[in-house]
Amino acid sequence: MKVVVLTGAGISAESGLTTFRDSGGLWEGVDPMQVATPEAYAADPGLVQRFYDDRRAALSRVQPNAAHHALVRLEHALGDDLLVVTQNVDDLHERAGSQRVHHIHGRLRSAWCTTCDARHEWDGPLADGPPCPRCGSATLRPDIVWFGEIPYGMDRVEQALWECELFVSVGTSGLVYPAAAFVHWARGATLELNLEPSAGATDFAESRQGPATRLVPAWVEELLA
Ligand code: BV8
Repeated sequence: MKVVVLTGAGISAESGLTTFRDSGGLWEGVDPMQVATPEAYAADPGLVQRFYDDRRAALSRVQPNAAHHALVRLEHALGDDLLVVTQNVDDLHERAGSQRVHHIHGRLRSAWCTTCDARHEWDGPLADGPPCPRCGSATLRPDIVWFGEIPYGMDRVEQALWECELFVSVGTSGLVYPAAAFVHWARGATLELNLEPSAGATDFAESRQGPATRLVPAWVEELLA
């Protein structure tokens, strides 16, 4: 059975990473939605770099939770028939052991050189303008898809949604497109697992409310029974 699981900030909440909208929506008094844009980066690159430097540094202080580990169990059972599509820029799916993860909004631990277009695995800060390992230019930006930019690999996602028998959305408010539209692109059955009904809850055949660390393991056990 082909399954696509979309995850959002809610799956990482119980690991201690604040979500976009539940954290009182502010980072150092700034609305993240105002920082995650190319315009903000052009206007104040230092502010935007520090926003991502802080979040990249926070990764080393958090661990995957039971929801991430349940999706690894599911991947062991389904293999290539499972694709995890995540809006999250953290690395918790990978650190739990998931192999097939597609980051449509990019990754905190990747730096993108706007001079030579190279991408590099990156753990440290970028605000101090380190040289690109390939071309030496001090033009590394976060490899993150900002509002107004094109999400990564949408053709692969569309194909997977069209082919899947089951689409499950975990921990997302359903406010950001095109991810919020995936439920409409999915050919098969649809299920939402979220702390509270998302903006698109009524578009799902079934919507369950509760914390991801309870709902996701229970759903995986049910599917594999
Ligand atoms: C694009 C990287 C064209 C940054 C992010 C007007 C109308 C409609 C659309 C638009 C519009 N104006 C502009 C647009 C398009 C725009 C958009 O959707 N804007 C919205 C705000 C209206 N989208 C874009 O610009 C995208 N690009 O459209 O290009 C295109 C389209 C199709 C094909 C080709 C080209 C680019 C969007 C990407 C922006 N970058 N992330 C960063 O991370 O810093 S999005 C950002 O929001 C995060 O990635 C986050 O993942 C994402 C969505 O948020 P959620 O993950 O849902 O998190 P949130 O906090 O909102 O919700 C958490 C949920 O978890 C809640 O429901 C909560 O109840 C639940 N929860 C909490 N705790 C738990 C839990 N659930 C379970 N257990 C728990 N314990």
